[in-house]
Amino acid sequence: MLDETKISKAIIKTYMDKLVNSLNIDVAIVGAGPSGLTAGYYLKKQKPDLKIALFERKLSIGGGMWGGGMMMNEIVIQEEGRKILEKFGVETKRFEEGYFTADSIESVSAIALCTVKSGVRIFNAISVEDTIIEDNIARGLVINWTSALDMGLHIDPLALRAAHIIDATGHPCEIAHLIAKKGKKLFTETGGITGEGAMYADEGERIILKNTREIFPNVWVCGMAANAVFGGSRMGPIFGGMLLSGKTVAERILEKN
Ligand code: 48F
Repeated sequence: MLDETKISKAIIKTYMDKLVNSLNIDVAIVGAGPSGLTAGYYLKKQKPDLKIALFERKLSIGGGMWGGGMMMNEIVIQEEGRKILEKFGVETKRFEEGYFTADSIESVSAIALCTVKSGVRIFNAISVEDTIIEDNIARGLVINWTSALDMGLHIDPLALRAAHIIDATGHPCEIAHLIAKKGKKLFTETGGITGEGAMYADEGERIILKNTREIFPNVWVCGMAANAVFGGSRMGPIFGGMLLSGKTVAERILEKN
């Protein structure tokens, strides 16, 4: 006879263990789009003992990748990004010289599975609403249930400490904005956020790796957030830059450690 209370207890205890074990970590990633997932995967692949948690506001992970272009669920990828996608086990098809396509559902599913299996703990339906900053150095994140925030409930958040934070929140570059809102200067020419440029796929994909870097002590940007902070162009449904940026931020964090 199944006992409903045992089912509840199993979920509550297992989840709470996972959360408590994520209160002091090496890397906290914000945003489970393609760049954030890829960053987590490569960090764990290079250094399996790292403690990494990824927080995603929505119930679903995958960010802007599910919808391909205008909800046509295919993505386009270039040669370099394709190599990463194939490492995740995704089948790609050559469309024309330099252009490959992949099923966006297969892509998100494969990237997410590899990332979870690598040992990155993903917490969905949790929003990052602030950072911990001590003496001008970021030390962690402030989190809350997305549903509580959506309902406008006056509920205090919880906090966790992380040696590194990755802003992988895509176009809104939310962590960069949170830091700037607190009057902190970012490592940009203006000390603030430039905002993303109009669509120019070639430029956006070229500049993104340069923009993938530390923007405040212990805070890194990758993916579309990197271009949004530094004024890089948007590029639409071509995803090589997102995967390469995720891989690059992992490498840069490991180089600094
Ligand atoms: O937007 P998203 O997919 O970011 P990305 O990895 O990839 C960008 C592409 O999808 C596409 C593009 C290039 O082809 O232009 O847009 O850079 O994923 C960002 C994720 O972050 C979550 C958000 O729900 C999304 O799933 N997110 C944003 N702000 C927060 C957050 C927050 N404050 N807390 C938690 N999650």
